[in-house]
Amino acid sequence: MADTDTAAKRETDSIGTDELSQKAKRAKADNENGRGEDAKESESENILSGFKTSSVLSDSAREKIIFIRGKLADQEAVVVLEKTPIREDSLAELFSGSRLKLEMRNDIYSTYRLQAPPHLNEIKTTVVCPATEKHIKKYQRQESFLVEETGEDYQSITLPYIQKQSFSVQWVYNILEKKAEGDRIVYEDPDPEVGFVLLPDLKWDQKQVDDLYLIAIAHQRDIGSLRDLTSEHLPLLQNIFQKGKEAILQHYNLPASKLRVYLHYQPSYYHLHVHFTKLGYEAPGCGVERAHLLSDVIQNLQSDPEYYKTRTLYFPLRADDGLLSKFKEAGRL
Ligand code: M7G
Repeated sequence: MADTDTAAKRETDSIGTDELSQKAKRAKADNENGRGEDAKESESENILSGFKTSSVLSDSAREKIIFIRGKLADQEAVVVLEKTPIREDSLAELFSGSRLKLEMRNDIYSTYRLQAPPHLNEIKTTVVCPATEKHIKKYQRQESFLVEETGEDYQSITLPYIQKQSFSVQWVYNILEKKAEGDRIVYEDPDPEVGFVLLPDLKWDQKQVDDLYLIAIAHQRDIGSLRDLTSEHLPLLQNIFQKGKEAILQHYNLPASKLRVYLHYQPSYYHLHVHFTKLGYEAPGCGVERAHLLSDVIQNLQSDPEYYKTRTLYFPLRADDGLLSKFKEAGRL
């Protein structure tokens, strides 16, 4: 779930916006010429015209995001609608090309409703279809509880549960095998041991670097989470850290000192991946109860090769998460 303060805490750093704005301009030109990727998008059929809303799973007026459960051609679906930040490079067009309706005027104060041109008023839309019960739970607003997991708890409670219950990682394999999102890859090291693919996260629309969010997905397929990491994975982790930072500097002109690089524990998807987000952007799940800085992970493994096998780890679980019930049944909560 998105953090509540996200929008308020977005920094107004414009590093890298030039390149992004160039990209946006190119996309716009392609659109106008009726070709290119965005043109393809604009021609795509509106699959949501038949979407039937069942319920609002959660929403946030501050973050301007809503998670909706519904049916799409008789299949369960989750649709996420999110208003995107206003881009600095669109201001001139926003001011000159919009209609303005006065709401009230008082002394030196006045408020208006500004009707922007449609292409400056887009809503980022994510569709999960068919959505499983687990997806619906993931997006439903719920109370969370902090769980304390020892190395033994992991073996006896968590591991058996995640082996049966976790989300499919088919989308990850599609990326690694270039069956999906191939045109979005920012950087790849193809080495089977230490290699990875770096690409924009599903949550990032790439329109501005203020909310930059990329993920690095390891080519190795047998590392599920932090718990599987030992010192033998240090070359892989160091490679992701180093080359990921370099690629982001090159592509987005954002230095390492502006990045928050971390792993989630628990993740939603048990295939090693690293989150790269812009410092100052409160990405969902970047809080201390879930995010582990990659630099700390590397140092911990350097001082103790078995650190993540033996340490007690803490993480939040939602009220109706099956794993929480398992911890309760084992008397660990
Ligand atoms: P996580 O820590 O396993 O789970 O991170 P979380 O979603 O609870 O944070 C997985 C990351 O992969 C998240 O940041 C997702 O937004 C992102 N992600 C998920 N899917 C299904 C996709 C996808 O299909 N493509 C891309 N590019 N990113 C995805």
